[in-house]
Amino acid sequence: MVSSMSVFMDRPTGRVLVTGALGQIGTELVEELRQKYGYEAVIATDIRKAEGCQILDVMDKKAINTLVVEQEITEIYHLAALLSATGERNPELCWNINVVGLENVIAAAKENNARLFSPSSIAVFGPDCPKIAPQKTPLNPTTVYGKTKVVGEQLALTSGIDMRGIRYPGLISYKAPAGGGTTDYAVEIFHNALENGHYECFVREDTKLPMMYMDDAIRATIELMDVPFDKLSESRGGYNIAGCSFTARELVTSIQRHLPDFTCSFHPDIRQKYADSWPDEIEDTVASDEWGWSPRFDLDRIVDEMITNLKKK
Ligand code: NAD
Ligand code: AKB
Repeated sequence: MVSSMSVFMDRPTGRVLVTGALGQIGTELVEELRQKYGYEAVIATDIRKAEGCQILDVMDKKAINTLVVEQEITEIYHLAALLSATGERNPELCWNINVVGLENVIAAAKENNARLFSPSSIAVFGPDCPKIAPQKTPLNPTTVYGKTKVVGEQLALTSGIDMRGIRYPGLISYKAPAGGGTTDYAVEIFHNALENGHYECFVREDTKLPMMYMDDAIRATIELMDVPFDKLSESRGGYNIAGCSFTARELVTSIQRHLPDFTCSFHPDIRQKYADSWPDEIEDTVASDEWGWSPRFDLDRIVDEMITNLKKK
């Protein structure tokens, strides 16, 4: 029997579970984890069906528990959630999936002494946060989505298990579509630029938000999960990590380096309100000091990678 203290000291050695594995992050994280641990050691699950991924609804507490215990899961990446735009349209569902779903996963992690990664978001910050968000600041989000992420961070410190998280910025990737978030414009714009030469952006051109290329986000996630528990402080529920920050106009200008005829018009919708409630930039010295976080992709490099890879697709 593993003692409760050793849960926090030892590197887990069993199988790895990923929930919400078919989403924007899961698609790439599962690939990376299977490279690291071997195909069979990583169990990808989602509420949707796909090859190499089994069905698991995070609202089904019993099913999660059975899977975690029977498959001897010792590391969980819990990615199943609703994002901000979908969440604000369905606040009750957002609360249930993001908070009750997380509680179900925590219960299963506790049962098998598993280490748990549960993502937070820049959505934990509210309008009272400084434009450059510090690690420690009052968290007063205006969105239900943001509130669910604050609860997630608190649970990391109170649940009695080894649980960690990152306040991901808006993530930019080409392998899977962005799913129902406010920062989706920074992904959609590339597809529209290449397919139509034009994009109608749903935020103002001066909207500046923290963003990150998916490679950086996946590396950060795996690096954080590899750190011994005793090296992490109370920030472990949600570390600030910065990638790069840019306005929607700056993104257009960078894309025009590759596609000079590309045009973009700006028609803000309800998502502008969520974007306006989030900070412009992220201050990430705590993550750098505690586990060596450092980003590799700036705006132009992200754009170069996105255009090159989408053209190959
Ligand atoms: P996504 O929407 O692309 O994927 C979520 C996945 O969860 C989907 O495949 C969906 O089918 C699945 N899902 C939904 N309900 C489920 C349920 N009841 N049971 C099991 N699976 C279910 O989201 P993502 O972008 O991959 O985000 C993953 C996590 O990272 C979320 O917690 C999100 O809040 C966080 N995050 C993402 C970003 C980003 O820019 N992508 C930024 C900050 C935080
Ligand atoms: C969203 O826009 O909802 C996500 C996030 C920043 O959490 N990309």
